[in-house]
Amino acid sequence: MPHALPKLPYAYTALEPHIDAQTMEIHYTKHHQAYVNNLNNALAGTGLEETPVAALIADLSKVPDAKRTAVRNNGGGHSNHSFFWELMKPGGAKEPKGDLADAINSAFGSFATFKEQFGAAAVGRFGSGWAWLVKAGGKLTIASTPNQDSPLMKGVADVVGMPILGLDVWEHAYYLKYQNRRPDYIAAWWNVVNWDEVVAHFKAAK
Ligand code: MN3
Repeated sequence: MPHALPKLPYAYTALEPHIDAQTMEIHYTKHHQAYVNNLNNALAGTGLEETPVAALIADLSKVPDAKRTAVRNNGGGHSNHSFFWELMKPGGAKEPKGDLADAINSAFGSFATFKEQFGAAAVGRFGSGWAWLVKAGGKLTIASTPNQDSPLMKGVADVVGMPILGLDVWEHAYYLKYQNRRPDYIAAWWNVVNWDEVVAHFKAAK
């Protein structure tokens, strides 16, 4: 079965005023759809059409040379955005709980310090890319990737592991509402993070 756009778990207006409806609609129906279409086009005839996207991008050496860059960019884009939509929710828990809260405190000192360091990685990513909280080698690490690279990509990402939280800092994610003010977008985004989903990723990465 070719890759397909996953269902968005809320309405385009649901994350207002932090993420505006027009940005959500364009981001999902145009940008994410384009990654899906381009991925399916790149995979056609390779025998890799049925490979789940996480496995596909984890080992890009299995992708034919001529298709590798397209799969890295568009498979990464599909995987990253599918992950990202589920990380947001209107009115979700404001902070992590339980083992994840303990692990964040242990790795970064406090939740507030974690947010500062994650925000700095997101602001500091030059051009387009993502900031991540990654479980790698049994510990939590903040990382960032350029373009649509993912911590799942072995041999590509600086920090390879299971993403727990990710933030899209491409201008298409915020420009309509925030223009050049990426720090304002990041500050607003914390209001819509779905910490229950982040906790689920943390547990699954054990
Ligand atoms: Mn995006």
